[in-house]
Amino acid sequence: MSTYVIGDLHGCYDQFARILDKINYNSALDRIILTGDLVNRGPESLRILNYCMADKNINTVLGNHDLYLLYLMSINQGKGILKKVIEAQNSSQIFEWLVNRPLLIKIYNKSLGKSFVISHAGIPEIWSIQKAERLAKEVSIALKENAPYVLQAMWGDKPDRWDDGLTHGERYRTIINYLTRMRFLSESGILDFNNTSSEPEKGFKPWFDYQSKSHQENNQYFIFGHWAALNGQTNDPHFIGLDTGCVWKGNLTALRLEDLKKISVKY
Ligand SMILES: [Mn+2]
Repeated sequence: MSTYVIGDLHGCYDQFARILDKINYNSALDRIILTGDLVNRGPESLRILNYCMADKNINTVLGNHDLYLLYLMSINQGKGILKKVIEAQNSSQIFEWLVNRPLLIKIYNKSLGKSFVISHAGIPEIWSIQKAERLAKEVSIALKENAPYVLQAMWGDKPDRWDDGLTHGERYRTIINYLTRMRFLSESGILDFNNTSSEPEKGFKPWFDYQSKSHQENNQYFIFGHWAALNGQTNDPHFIGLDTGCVWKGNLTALRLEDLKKISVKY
C-alpha cells in the first residue's frame, strides 16, 4: 500500500492515465492525493473530474484553477475550455465534490516518523502549520456554508499581506491567495502576484526560503504544485514542488511518500 502525491493535471487526462499505469496504481490498496489544478488549459478537464469523483481513494487540495471553475459554476457561466464541465449533465455533482475538497492536507506517517503538508501553492512562514490548517479549514467551512459568497469575494490581489484582524470576504480572499497563488514573498510576507518566473524581483524570495530549518529536524515535508517555472527545483529536500509543467509539454510527476521516490511521465 502506497500513497502518491501527483502534480498539477490541468486537463491532461492521457498523462494522468499513463502515470497511474506506471506506478501500478491499485485503487483497492493505494491512495492518491493531487496538488490541485485538475482543470483548465488542457483538453480533458471533465474526464479527469469524472475519474477522480468515481474513486474514493483519490483526493485533491484545491488549486486556483479549481476555484475558478467553482466560481464559473456558481454564476452558471460557461467559459472557454471549461464550458464542457459547466454544461455537463452531472455539473451539480461536480460542484458538490469540488466544493468539499480541502485546501490543505496533512499526513503523519507514524512508522516513518515523517509528516507531509500538501497545499496547492505552499504555506507562508508567517503561519505555523497548525495555523495554516486552521485557516484552510475556515475557508472550507465557509465554502460549504455559502459558496457563492466566498467564490465572489476571493477575486483580487489586495490585501497582499496577511493580518490576523482581516474579516469576511477579505479574510477568505487572503487565505486563498496564500494557499493557492503564492510564489515569491517579501520579508514581511507580502505576496508578489505578478512574477510567475523562477527569478525573484528585488526584495522578494521564494516562500520556502523563509521557512525555518526546524522542519528538517522535525521530519516535516511541504509538498506543493502551482509553480511550473521551478520545475521541481527548491534546493531543499523538505520542499517538494510537483508541478513540472505537464500542460506546457513538460512532465507529470508523482511522489511516493513511503520512500520519497519521484516517478514521472513525459508529455
Ligand atoms: Mn495553480
